[in-house]
Amino acid sequence: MASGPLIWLLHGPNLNMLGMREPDIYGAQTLESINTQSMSLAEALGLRLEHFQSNHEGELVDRIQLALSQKVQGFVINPAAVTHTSVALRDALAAVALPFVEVHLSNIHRREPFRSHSYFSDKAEAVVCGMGPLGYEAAIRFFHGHLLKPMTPSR
Ligand code: CA2
Repeated sequence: MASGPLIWLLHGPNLNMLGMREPDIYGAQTLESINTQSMSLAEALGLRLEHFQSNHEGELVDRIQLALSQKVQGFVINPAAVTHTSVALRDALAAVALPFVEVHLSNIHRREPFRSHSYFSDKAEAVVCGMGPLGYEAAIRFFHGHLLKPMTPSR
C-alpha cells in the first residue's frame, strides 16, 4: 500500500480544457499530463498525491470538506475563475484549516484587473503564478520541504 503524507491537487472550472484551447495563455500541456507529472514527482518525494477537477463550485467545497475524514495533510489548488469570486471555497478552506498552496498557470497580475484579486491568497501558505505547469512542481516541492508535519506512526 502507498504510504506517506497525502496531498490533494484540486483544479477549478474549465481547467479540464487545458491543452485544447487558448494555449497562448495557458500552455499546451493537458490537465491529465499535469496530473501525471505531479503524481510522479510526489511519489519520488515520498508523498501521496490525489487529484480532482470540477467545473462546479459546490463540488469543490464538498471535496475540501471531505479532506478531514481522509487524513489529507494539505492542498495544492488552482481555483481557476472562482479565485476571483468564491467566498464559499475560501470559507471551506478556512473551516478545514489545512495548509494550501495556490497555483495559477498565468500571471494573474498582468491580465485583466479583476484577476488580480484572489479570495485565497491571504490564507495561502504560498502563491505561485505565471510559471505555467512548473508552478505545480514548485508547490509540491514546497509542501515536501516546508509544510508537512511529521506523521504520528500508526501501530
Ligand atoms: O492562470 C490560471 O491558472 C487561472 O487560475 C486560470 C483560470 C482563470 O480564470 C484565472 O484567472 C487564472 C481559467 C482556467 C480556464 O482554463 C482554460 C484552459 C484551456 C482553455 C480555456 C480555459
